[in-house]
Amino acid sequence: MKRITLCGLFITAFIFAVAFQSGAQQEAGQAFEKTNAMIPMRDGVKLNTNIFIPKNATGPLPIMLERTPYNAPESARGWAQGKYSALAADGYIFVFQDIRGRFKSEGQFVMQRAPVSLLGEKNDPKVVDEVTDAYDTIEWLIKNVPNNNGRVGIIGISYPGWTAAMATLAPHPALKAASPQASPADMFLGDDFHHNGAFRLSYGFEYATMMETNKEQARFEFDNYDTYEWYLRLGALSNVNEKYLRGKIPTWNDFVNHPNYDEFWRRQAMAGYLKKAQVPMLTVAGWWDQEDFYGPIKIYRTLEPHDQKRINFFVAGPWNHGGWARSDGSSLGKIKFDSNTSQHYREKIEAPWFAYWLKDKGKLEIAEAITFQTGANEWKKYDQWPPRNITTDRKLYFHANGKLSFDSPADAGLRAFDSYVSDPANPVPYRPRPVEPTYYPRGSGWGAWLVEDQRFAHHRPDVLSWQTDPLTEDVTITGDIAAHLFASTTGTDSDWIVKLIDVYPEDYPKDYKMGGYQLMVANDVFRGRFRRSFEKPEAITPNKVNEYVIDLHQCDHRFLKGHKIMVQVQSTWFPVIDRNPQKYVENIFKAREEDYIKATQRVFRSKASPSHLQVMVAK
Ligand code: PG9
Repeated sequence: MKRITLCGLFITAFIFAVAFQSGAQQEAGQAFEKTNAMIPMRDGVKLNTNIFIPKNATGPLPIMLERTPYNAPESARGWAQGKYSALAADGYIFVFQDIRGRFKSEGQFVMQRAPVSLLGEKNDPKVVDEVTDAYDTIEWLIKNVPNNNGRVGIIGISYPGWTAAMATLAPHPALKAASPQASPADMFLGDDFHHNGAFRLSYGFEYATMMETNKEQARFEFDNYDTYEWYLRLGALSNVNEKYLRGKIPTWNDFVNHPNYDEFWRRQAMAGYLKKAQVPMLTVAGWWDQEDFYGPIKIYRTLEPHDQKRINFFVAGPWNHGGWARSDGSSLGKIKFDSNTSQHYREKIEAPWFAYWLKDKGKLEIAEAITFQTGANEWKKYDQWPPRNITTDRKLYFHANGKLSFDSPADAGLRAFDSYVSDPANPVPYRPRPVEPTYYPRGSGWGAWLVEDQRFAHHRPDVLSWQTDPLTEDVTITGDIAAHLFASTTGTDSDWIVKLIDVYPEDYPKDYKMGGYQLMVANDVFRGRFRRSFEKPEAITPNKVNEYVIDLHQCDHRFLKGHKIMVQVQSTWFPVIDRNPQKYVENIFKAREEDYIKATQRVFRSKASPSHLQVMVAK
């Protein structure tokens, strides 16, 4: 544990502060009267709460609550000029609270604490979770904060987005609107810690140590700048506890003890508790969210069939994790969006939406789903999401010689496949090296890795690619994307990573340095052992062709005329995903060095085994 040192500032708060520092901040800070309260919860634990009341308020105001594990801000510097500037201009009492066990709050922190109060033990004052803590906080706030109008909104990004969503599961009657933004919904199937059962090694390790070394933020001290090398040297995952954590990080131990989708993961996954929206919901996602993209889609989609009252809203824009709050949103990495998309979201979507529910201000002129269509770089409004009424389901098939097309394959031959050797000793980096630590204070490529030019991987012998001819007209993919991969391996377990890519023309006059750029617009990994069940993994029969259906989630992207559509397939994505040993072992966290073996992979493109991407194409 010596290797972990204190990191004084919570990373996100730090980024907000840096991004929005200006002289005007002083004024923003002075516009609020700050008070602090230790608010008692039903079990007697007190939660540290900072309350900011606008000094110029002329009448009662609604309360905007954020519940965070990342240190409730002590001043309005940062958020009042930054992520909440449009809301602050409208007038709210802002309340920030440290959740249980974090920073100045009492009690015990539990990572993604399961909502036990919903499991039938409601009236026991000792049964506490983020649902009850939100309820008790709101009860206290409306009774004790002067000049509030009796209405509360809850908001937050990522972990605080998850606490916002949790508050809606058994909401206090004063909770009138909630915006869970980039909230995880299931840590085994699609968010921070695993994707389709494949373990997110670098994120899982670095986040767990950051959160559970002490009550504040800690940072693991790597002795390599390039963590690709560090994780490779680490070897088998059993070395993590043996050499570094020594069983002291509860979340790491949970990873080790729950390698499958068991009761532990199901009990904490919020998706299982979502039914009908009980308060108006504005769920927000970033197309290139490197942490929680599955969650927002899952939340919106699970609530939608029960939404007779039409209070379930969805927004997706061209952002990384929380990007709509941290920048003007005019670009991400090298990709430009031709307008300030974050500012648009904050001023034209978020602020009017809350003002309608909490202040009776204006009419609700916001569409059910608003997305920023990348490629076209235009905002779109839809009355359903995904918009089935304006799209057709189509299949993009893999063909010989690296071709991709909407025509189905005619080849009936047994040799209609492409092949590569996947070697766990030489895994494909998920982004160009050096891979700096995830939350590296001196700057990290983590935040923009999903928009990196995929040419760094394109010509590796263990990455396969298929691409269309240059498009003769625009092709817009809007909505769900699923890969159907017909594949075999000589191993007994295997990962399959599929990436949907927009290839820019070689001659790109709009920005000549972007010629030939390979921009990933959808992707994910699937761990082969889970092809039949996430609960009960099974070995793969060597050399048998299996169909893997891989959810690549969604996009709203226009592939412009002259661009090409590309698909890449590979079996390692390191170190964001741990290496699959490629030999079936019961628990990969306990695999031994010798279990990691090379495997020959085949991806089929024949009439009988037609690998393809299922996409929704705008009519
Ligand atoms: N992605 C972070 C997280 C959320 C919830 C659980 C674990 C990690 C975050 O940015 O808050």
